[in-house]
Amino acid sequence: MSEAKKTIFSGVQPSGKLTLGNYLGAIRNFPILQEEYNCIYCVVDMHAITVRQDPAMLRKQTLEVLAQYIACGLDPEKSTLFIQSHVPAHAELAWVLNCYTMFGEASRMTQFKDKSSKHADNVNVGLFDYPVLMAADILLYQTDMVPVGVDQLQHIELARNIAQRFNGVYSDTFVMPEPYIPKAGAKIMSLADPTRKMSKSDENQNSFVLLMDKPEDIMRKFKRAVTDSDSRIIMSDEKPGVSNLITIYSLATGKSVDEVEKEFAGKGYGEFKPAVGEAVVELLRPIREKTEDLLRNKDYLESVYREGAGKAAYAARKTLDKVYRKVGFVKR
Ligand code: ATP
Ligand code: LTN
Repeated sequence: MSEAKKTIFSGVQPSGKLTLGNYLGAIRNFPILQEEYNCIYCVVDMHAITVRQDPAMLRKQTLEVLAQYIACGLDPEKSTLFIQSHVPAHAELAWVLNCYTMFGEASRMTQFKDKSSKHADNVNVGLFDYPVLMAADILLYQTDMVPVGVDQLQHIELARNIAQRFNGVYSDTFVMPEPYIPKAGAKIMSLADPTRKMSKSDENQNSFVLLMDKPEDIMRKFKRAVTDSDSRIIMSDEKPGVSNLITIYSLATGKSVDEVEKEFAGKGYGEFKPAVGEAVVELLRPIREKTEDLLRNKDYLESVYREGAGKAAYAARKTLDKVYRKVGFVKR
């Protein structure tokens, strides 16, 4: 990993199947960055167990996310791709950072509040500590930029606060990470309720499109997408459903919002919704096919995550050693 290039880090949880929201908000940007930066992309399986997971499914989904990283354009020769639990430094740094994170600031995290109300029977300490582990992920690699959807902004701010506090006590140790949030697509909304984020853990299967969905399912979900009674196809705060579809269509086709509005001026949902569906089918087709190919080649995936973990562990160790020295641990 070159010293001169800036470092990018991001992670995706293998907590389910990836959605169009995950792709348009985050993963779509990963390959664009790999040409210019030192990029590290992780499958954050340790984050995923903050919510109860079926072990066999978790193993399967972890490989699936890795395969989808590659299918979406990440090149293991250019980017470091690995699985979080393979690099113990994440858990080790998270412990230290726990001691520099205030209970009050962790309590303010909205994702914790949302997830603890959703999983009221399992409000475990890991769920509360989730953002500290995420701060460790980011700070371990002296990350300059973190590409994520807008829902993760609060967690990145927490990571910055923790870094600043630690740097203040012990002199500069961590680089201050900046969020990298796309102008369009940072928050793709549910197709069933456009006031809510599209989320892979939504119970309503029609609310999200999965990267692995079959074309006929994608078409059905878009045809059913909730819009409103005024049938104009324009971007407007009063029309969250249509605005969401315009954003998706614009990103899938590369057309600007203006162009989309012109294309569908005077036309109704009957024409617009299937057009969005078809554009998404074409956007996702190569990703689905490549993912299926990769999943048939487990040896290759294993070689990618093994090599990735080796590279990541080397970089992570450097930061962890520095941190251990600064806090006063005896050198081993
Ligand atoms: P869950 O739905 O179970 O809460 P998630 O999909 O929000 O999970 P991750 O899989 O870890 O959580 O998210 C991976 C990346 O996708 C993050 O950068 C996140 O900000 C982004 N992301 C998730 N949902 C959306 C969305 N609806 N629109 C845009 N970006 C999203
Ligand atoms: N919290 C993120 C996933 C995540 C992440 C990270 C993202 C874990 N560690 C480090 C960026 C950088 C999520 O739920 N979307």
